[in-house]
Amino acid sequence: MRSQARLFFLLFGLIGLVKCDEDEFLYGKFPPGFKWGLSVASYQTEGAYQEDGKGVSIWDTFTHQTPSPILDESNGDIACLSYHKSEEDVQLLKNMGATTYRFSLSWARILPNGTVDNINAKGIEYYDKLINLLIKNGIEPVVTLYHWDLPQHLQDLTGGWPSEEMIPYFVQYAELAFSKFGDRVKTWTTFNEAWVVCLIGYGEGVFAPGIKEISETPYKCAHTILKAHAQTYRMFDEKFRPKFGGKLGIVIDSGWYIAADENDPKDVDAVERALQFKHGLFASPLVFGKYPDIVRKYVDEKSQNEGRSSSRLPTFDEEWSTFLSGGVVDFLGLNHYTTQMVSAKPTRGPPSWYTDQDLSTYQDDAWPKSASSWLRVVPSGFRHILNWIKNTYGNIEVLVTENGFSDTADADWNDDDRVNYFKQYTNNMLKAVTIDGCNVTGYLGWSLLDNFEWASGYTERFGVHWVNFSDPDRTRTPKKSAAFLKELFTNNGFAKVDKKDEF
Ligand code: GBH
Repeated sequence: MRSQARLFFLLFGLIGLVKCDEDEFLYGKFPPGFKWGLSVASYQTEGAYQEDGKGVSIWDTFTHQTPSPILDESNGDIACLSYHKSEEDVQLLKNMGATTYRFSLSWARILPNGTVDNINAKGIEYYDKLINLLIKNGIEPVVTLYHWDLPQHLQDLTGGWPSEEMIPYFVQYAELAFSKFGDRVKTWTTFNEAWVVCLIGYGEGVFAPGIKEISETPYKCAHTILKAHAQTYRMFDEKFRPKFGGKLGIVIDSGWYIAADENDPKDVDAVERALQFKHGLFASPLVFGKYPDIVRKYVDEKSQNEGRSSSRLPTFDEEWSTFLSGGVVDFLGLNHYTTQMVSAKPTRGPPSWYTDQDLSTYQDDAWPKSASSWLRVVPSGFRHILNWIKNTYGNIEVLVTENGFSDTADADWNDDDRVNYFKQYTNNMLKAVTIDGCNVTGYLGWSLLDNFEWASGYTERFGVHWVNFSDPDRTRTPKKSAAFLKELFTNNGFAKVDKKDEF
């Protein structure tokens, strides 16, 4: 009788959980040791673009063109002045109760020409100081080697990422970084969002270096980056892991995708295709040693129909396939912001990554907007993409390396929309971790500071600190979202409190 009652309540409870957990706010904690913090990137925050021997990067060149390709004709010459504000930035993190900070190294600040025959000691010093300050304050550094600011010299020398000549230059730079900072940095990522580098930088030309070669070049670029990552992983394994320990991953951006008509199997198939073209294109080779079958099939067939003698998607030869199939990532970094609707209606245009997939994407007008045209608020998408990653890659470790919301330049520090975004998105992450069992080990919000937002300049703000870009000192003011995240970080989740819940 007693056990029957227990069973009854258990079943009842489970049904309740499954039924309600989609919409209901979940109170609860993340696992002990869950990492919390904020992210930034070198070109977007450091400024000091030609101080202390820094070399020129492709973003310096790109933003200094006339006419300017940047919406407000701005650049990252000064940005947030973070090159001179390590103490202050670390203090802001400490005030928020952050345990982790993700930043990227400016390759050209360390190696002005990109090559290891000329090391800029001042560049090493800057990162040394930042890393030491973080550690002194109990904040773990998470370092990205490449967040888009390629030394201009290497672009000129090789043609950039579409060229495999880039591989040894990257591996040597990575080796230098590991040897200088690996005693203190235990979490490394190689590339931030190779999709953006290859499609927007070398395909559409809207980001540096501004190359418009949409059909084949982005796939070549992806191929090089994957090989450069893999060789870096092997070098890390052989030369540094035995000495320093630590983990090495890559950062992949992916939204979630929803079938336009969930009862139409064509649309449902298109969702999986979209995910494999966006996320699988980069993760699959590093986890399984090959491009996703569906990507291989579609690009090969299209290329053949175009009368080409070989596929626009390169192939890993046997040696590479064997090497990659052992797995060359310790974790996957995930940048997640938004969601798209997907229909099986092909996109029109010249042959490219966009048309190869035989689908089209759009956003629902009912979804709340941000200041960025591409970013609408769909919190449940976060839980879905985390589950898809879990199911696709055998519950691999995931570190959320970016997630955030933009408002406009004239918004103030009462950023209720951002508070709401963080609250809903992180609550969906809580469900993914505690209900669905997704192996997420930490969360880094984008961004610690308002910063230089690439082709949008300073017109969109993602920071939890408001930066006064008209003040030569670039003063920082915490927004409401900084206080919200502080509470989340220090509670390690959402505590059900009796006292008035401020958020
Ligand atoms: C992240 O990318 C970046 O890692 C980060 O540096 C950036 O600050 C953050 O987003 C906020 O934007 O309309 O052609 O200009 C997220 C994925 C891909 C979203 C590129 C914006 C703009 C394409 N991003 N996309 S375009």
